[in-house]
Amino acid sequence: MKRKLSSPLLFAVLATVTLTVVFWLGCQSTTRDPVSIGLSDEAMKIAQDRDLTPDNINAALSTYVPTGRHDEYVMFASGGHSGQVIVIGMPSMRILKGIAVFTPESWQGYGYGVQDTALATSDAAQINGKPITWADTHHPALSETNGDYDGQFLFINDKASGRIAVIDLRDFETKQIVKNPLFLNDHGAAMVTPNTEYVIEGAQYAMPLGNKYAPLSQYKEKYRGLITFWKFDRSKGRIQKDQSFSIELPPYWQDLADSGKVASDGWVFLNSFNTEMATGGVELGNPPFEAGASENDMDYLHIINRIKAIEVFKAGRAKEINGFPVISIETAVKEGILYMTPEPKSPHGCDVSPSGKYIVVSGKLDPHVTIYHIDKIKKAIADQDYEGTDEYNIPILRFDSVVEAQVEVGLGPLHSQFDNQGYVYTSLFLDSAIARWTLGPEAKYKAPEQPWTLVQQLPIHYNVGHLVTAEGDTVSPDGKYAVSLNKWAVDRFLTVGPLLPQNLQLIDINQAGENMKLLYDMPLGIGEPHYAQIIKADKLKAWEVYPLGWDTLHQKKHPKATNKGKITVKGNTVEVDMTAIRSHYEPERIEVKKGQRIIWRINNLERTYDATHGFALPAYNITSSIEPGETVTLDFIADQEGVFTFYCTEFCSALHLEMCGYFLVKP
Ligand code: CUK
Ligand code: CUA
Repeated sequence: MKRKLSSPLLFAVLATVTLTVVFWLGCQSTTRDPVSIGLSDEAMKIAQDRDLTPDNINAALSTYVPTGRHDEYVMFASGGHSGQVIVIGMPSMRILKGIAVFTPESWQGYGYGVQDTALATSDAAQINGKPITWADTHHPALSETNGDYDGQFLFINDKASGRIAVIDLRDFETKQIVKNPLFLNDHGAAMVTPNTEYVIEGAQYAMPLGNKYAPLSQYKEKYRGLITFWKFDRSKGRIQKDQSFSIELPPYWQDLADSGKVASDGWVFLNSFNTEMATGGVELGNPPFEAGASENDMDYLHIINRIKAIEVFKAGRAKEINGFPVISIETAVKEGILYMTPEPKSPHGCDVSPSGKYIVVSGKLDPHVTIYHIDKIKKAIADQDYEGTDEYNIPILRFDSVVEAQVEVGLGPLHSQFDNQGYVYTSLFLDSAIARWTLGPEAKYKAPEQPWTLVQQLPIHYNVGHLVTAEGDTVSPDGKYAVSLNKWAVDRFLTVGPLLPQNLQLIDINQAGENMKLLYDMPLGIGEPHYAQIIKADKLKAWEVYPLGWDTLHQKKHPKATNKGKITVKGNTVEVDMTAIRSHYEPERIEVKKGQRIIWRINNLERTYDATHGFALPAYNITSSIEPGETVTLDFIADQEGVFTFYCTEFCSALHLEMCGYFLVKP
């Protein structure tokens, strides 16, 4: 509800605000004359004209970033079925970039003829020989060193096709896409181990391993779940497929995963739903999946000993499916790699606390979050404190032995995040709220008799999926901000047709107690973010320009880079070495014969920050972005005769329109 301001109240607010701003500006600079800021009268009029409440004004001042100043945090949000990553500055909530990952993107020249891209070079851009030009990105994961974001790499999964991408944060470009050889979807991914030795990918909908066929009547025997450990080589900036492996899991639908850290380092937690092993068929009179997969009061949290799994893999004790090593359920049980424990009910989020001691699980159909303690898990394993085994002989740790606490937080809890005050934040899909509660003995503010307590429910708009806090997945979260990634926007923005944007709401979580505050609504109409991660901006050390003659895919000097334009004909191949510098290409005339192969390299010789050139070749469906220092390669057959004009697509100078040339293809 908006309160209209009475004039004295407005004056008081603005006076406070003015004094604060004047004081702050005074601290920043001695050259600014506070009187010349002229905030009071004018600002008061703006506030009145725009019908702003004191809370509105505070929120505006908390998020406004003046021109030329930079944001304090950077959020990497998955782009959902846009298949991309969206980079957002915080607290301004300004979009800084979309990173092309799985989907072609013309501005970045990604997927339109340039050879030096992950999309063009990866066999994972095809499935069964068919090009796949989209994805469903869910969970971005920043690389970590000792459990803290290090700002070097970003990983993200494709839920639709079971793929993982590697993005280098020196240039915010995708460098590698790998495809899971055993599975055609995933979900609990991408999650990294505390030193990014492995990128973890958990499965989602069970299927026969290796993309084989089996009827649903053989679900229990032939269908399986999976977890894959992709080995990451930081020095190469690549996943090493030949050092990666999977563990076969039961055909429960594995969901969110999280890597243990500090106290739980070496362990991986992965929850699941559909332990009922429902196979659907509403059209045959069976319960639909939504009912069949929700019958049990408890599903299973998978507890995986990563260290033992690596030992078994390295000892060559994994079998091969599709040429990829898989530790069988049987081996995993025998070697003490795989355990389970019950978790209520239809779990979704699975989040390890900064100390690594607590594993927080939310059941979509249970108003509580359930908190497990790693020491209790370890003890139950050591004591073989099992309540039995599941159908696949996997030991089930007794629920009461491993649970530390349950907190009633509200309806439809999904995901949890952490801050620096020992609060936990859980998204409530059904209540459309963010719950703030205390993390037992790690909470700074708590009633001693109630270490696990709900503190506040902040309404959001509407139906939050994930939420994210600043550095919230690390061993040392920053607190300060949370973002509620809401699935529904409904009436929050102007209606733009029936397909509405998502609503990302920035929340101030700096103050203790019942003091979370909504600061800003950001409509995002270019894909549906599921998860996001927020890093302190000063940890990112992105390049301003590339070293001259740079192969950006391999991050090294391009062997054919040149600063001299020339055309070389070798048999039926024409090699064009072109330079681009304000405001011309050299050469400007390229004459070839129809049917010739054209290998066309463009070298951007600029050393100036932001001096990007483009290259468009219509009718050949080619477009490229050539950033300062970059050398790109096009490789195509001149299969259309005629006169084609190529031109620069970035407005790079006053004579940008003259940056063009003729590509003449003789019959
Ligand atoms: S999931 Cu979408 S709201 Cu893929 Cu992490 Cu929970
Ligand atoms: Cu180069 Cu426009």
